[in-house]
Amino acid sequence: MKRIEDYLDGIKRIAITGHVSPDGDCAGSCLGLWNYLKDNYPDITAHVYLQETKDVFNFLRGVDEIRHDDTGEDYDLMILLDISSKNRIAFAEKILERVPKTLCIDHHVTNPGGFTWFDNDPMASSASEVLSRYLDPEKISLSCAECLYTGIVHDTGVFQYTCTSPETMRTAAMLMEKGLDFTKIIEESFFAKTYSQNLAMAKVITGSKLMLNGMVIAGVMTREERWKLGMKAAELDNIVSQLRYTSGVDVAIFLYQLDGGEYKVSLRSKEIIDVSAVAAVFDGGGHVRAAGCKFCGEPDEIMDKLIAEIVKQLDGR
Ligand SMILES: [Mn+2]
Repeated sequence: MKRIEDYLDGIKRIAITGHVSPDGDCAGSCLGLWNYLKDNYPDITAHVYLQETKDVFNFLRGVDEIRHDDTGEDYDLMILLDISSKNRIAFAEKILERVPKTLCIDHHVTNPGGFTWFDNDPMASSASEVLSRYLDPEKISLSCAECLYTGIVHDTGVFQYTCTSPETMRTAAMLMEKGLDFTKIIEESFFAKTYSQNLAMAKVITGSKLMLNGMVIAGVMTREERWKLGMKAAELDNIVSQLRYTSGVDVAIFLYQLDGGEYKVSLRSKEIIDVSAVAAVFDGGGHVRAAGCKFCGEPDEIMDKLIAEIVKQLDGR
């Protein structure tokens, strides 16, 4: 059995990072590890490097100590969590070039590796679940448990997606034993939406279209529409899941325009289409049931390209 301490021999300074636009699993796994090291290894200095996290994660201990810029410091080891590839780690990439050793713990089927130590389990629900295997349950504090539990909740859609396994539930149970307020974590970090988010959801659903005889649902939001609601692009990331709930649909596509003009594409599927393969065609990545990529161009053209890939996959079955 692998334990995090097996990688800590002679290590004094650790940089922890995850992927760009950190989600619940990314923030949860990075801060979960940070809390674990802080609680149990007083001789080790660890810093988390991530882009800004959403306000709903402010209750996690250590959020206010996350570094949003490379301070130029050196580390003995870099631990990368929940990244699908090296080019998804944003500004921390420069730290990666400076460190002598790297440990990557992940669950992305598209991760090509290239680290000193690499543990990628695409069958696991979340990086938080894979990381939990490395930690001694006895040494997990309430703060650490809150982080890891949040990560699992977000990547499983509250224990609903097919990535949820008996091991996921056993891990969640172990974390629950620490006394965390799971009702509050799920309600406030996962389900709660701002009024603007609900208006955006209504707008996208009203304009959505069914394609391929109802097998695909697609929605679009331009940056002008988003600006009118006073919202950041990152606040729209829940919309694709709602589209996916549509009966009879296998694939949900949501295009939303970023401030720079390019479109972010979020893809979800229920059981037929491998959306990670669709995203990979356009240099994106992710999981079989949830993936994403970016595009420049008009929404209709982008949609045609995505639909063509879906049709190709259906023809190849
Ligand atoms: Mn994840």
